[in-house]
Amino acid sequence: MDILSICTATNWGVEFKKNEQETAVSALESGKIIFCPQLSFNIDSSEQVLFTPYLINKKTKNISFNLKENRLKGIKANQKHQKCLKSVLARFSEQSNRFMNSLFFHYTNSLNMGRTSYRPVQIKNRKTSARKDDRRLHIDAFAASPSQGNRILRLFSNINPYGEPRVWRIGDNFKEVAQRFLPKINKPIPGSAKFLHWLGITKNIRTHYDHIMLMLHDRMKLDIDYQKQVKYKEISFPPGTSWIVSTDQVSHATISGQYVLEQTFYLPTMSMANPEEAPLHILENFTGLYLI
Ligand SMILES: O=C(O)CCC(=O)C(=O)O
Ligand SMILES: [Fe+2]
Repeated sequence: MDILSICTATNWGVEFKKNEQETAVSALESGKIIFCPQLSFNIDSSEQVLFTPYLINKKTKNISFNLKENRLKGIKANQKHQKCLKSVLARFSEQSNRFMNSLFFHYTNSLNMGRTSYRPVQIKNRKTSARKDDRRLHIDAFAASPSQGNRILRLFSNINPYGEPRVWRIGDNFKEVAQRFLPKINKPIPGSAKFLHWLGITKNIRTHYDHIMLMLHDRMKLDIDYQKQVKYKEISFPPGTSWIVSTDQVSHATISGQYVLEQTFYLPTMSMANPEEAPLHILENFTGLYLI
């Protein structure tokens, strides 16, 4: 299977034809990456100060931004840099939102915006724990923010000013991942979801689905033999390009690159054109249980 589905959009305000919208939805839902080789996010000359890796707080991987609250997390820059970054991220967030709603017309009124992030650290030699190491193949599941069965869609834009691509690897499809790792995953401890929420460790209840997704994420990353043996395809996303992926379904790893913007969206599984392709339904079929 070809992993990429090419979208020829050249700007963020583009209007799509019906057949382009249908192609995009079915490609995304079947686990392809929507690659937009001509969709670049513009950084003004006054905003070039953002190309410094030292903006970030050492403990975090990314600087995240909450558009509604106009708040940054994970940053240690001065007020001037913060103001500049906020305006770049707000612009990126709004443009991505407009673009996604136009391309994924099928999801109108169903896409919910999550965090926006800026990724100024070089991935190649970043030091992190195995669980946080995105250089290992994984599917996305957020420990503190259970998606409760909603899909995770992410739009990335490489803004690297030095010509450096973002290099990804794409591994097994979701069914293969589930087949391999699901038998090793125990049920959650009764009462644990409520306890984690009560402690403030999770923002809402970690459903059985979230438990499995998080365990899949961890088991994949921690299995060194799997990481060595699994077949993958490598893809390079040059600067000035953007791409959209359902990262809860597509196993991915980021090998190298620096300076990328990302916007997260959540989508109810029932708003999909083919909900049976969702991780939720695949896992429910495998386990024979209702998971949310
Ligand atoms: O920054 C990237 O290229 C993607 C990293 C990743 O896997 C993630 O944020 O979940
Ligand atoms: Fe990821």
